[in-house]
Amino acid sequence: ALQDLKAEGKSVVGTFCTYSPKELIYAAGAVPVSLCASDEGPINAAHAELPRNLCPLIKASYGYAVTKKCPYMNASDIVVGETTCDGKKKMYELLAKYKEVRVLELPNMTNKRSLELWTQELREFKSYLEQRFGAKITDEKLKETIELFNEERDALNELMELGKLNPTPISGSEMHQVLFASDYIYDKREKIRMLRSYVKALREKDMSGAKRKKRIIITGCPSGGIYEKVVKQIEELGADVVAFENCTGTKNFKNNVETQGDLVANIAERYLKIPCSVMYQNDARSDIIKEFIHEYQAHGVIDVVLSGCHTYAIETNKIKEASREAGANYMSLETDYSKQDVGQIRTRLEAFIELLG
Ligand code: BJ8
Repeated sequence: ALQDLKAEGKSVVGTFCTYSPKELIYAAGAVPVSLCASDEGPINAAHAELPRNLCPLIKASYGYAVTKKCPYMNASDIVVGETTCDGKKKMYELLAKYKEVRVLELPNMTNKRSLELWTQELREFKSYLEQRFGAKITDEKLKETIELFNEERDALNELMELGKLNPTPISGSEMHQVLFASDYIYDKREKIRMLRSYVKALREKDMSGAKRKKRIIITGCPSGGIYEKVVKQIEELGADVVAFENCTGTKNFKNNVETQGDLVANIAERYLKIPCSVMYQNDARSDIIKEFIHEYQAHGVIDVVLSGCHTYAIETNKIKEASREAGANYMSLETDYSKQDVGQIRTRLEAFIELLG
């Protein structure tokens, strides 16, 4: 599908983070694609330049630039990054050898001054996109795009909210697969239509006789690369994953962009609300965890930390506290993209699920 779009003359913009303001890219007539790698295959190729103890997501993503084996990376005309964690920031410097890279200065805080800086950064990014792709991002075009993305976020929220049903008509691994794969459907209207008819069918599914299981929320680092050994194993052990508080899940689609007034400022405001651990005093994440434990009637929270991700590792105590306050058990799980710890993780998951009663 991406090749067809390229053949039609569309430009492709590779992104690495949920903070990438996709509405601006789309309104410039380009297609945003995610380049966050989720498999260990290309990691070795990155080791010549990146330290071994760096987060696997960064190494694998960079490895794909080196090996040129990722069709999405290969198709990208430019790559957009943000100043999030140190590892990503420094990786973008190296990536510039392979791709035109534009790094947006994302502030480290979420206060008024940070919002002003971020808004200004997005105004400059808008001009850069206009120039780079010879496009004019009119207010009308931007509003239309924002409305489309808001609808897409609503549809994704509706999908995740199926997890609030008890018993839930969708398994966590199905939900994860749909959330992950739907990111690669480029016809947004078609994607919204597909998601809505899928959700409707699941809401109408006959669940009488279905067993109620122990319910778990996954939080922490993006889960694309650890889905098999965490999400699937949880289900094999008889529990359900009912929600994803991460960038595969709710961080990607919680909060819409206001469609009245200064549209670029509205986009900046929506994206700065993403509760990522890279932010100083990221209290919003604890609040969401507490809210989710009640709304999804969760018995447990599993906080996934990719090895080498300091910001999520440091937040584990805070999330543990929030989980316990809201009445759920908590476990933090540090892992990477390798298969070496599959057995060890299974043992820990088994013990945790047993603890849920
Ligand atoms: S908004 S979670 S996509 S920064 S796991 S590379 S933080 S060392 S992926 Fe992330 Fe944006 Fe935040 Fe989401 Fe660094 Fe941590 Fe690795 Fe990470």
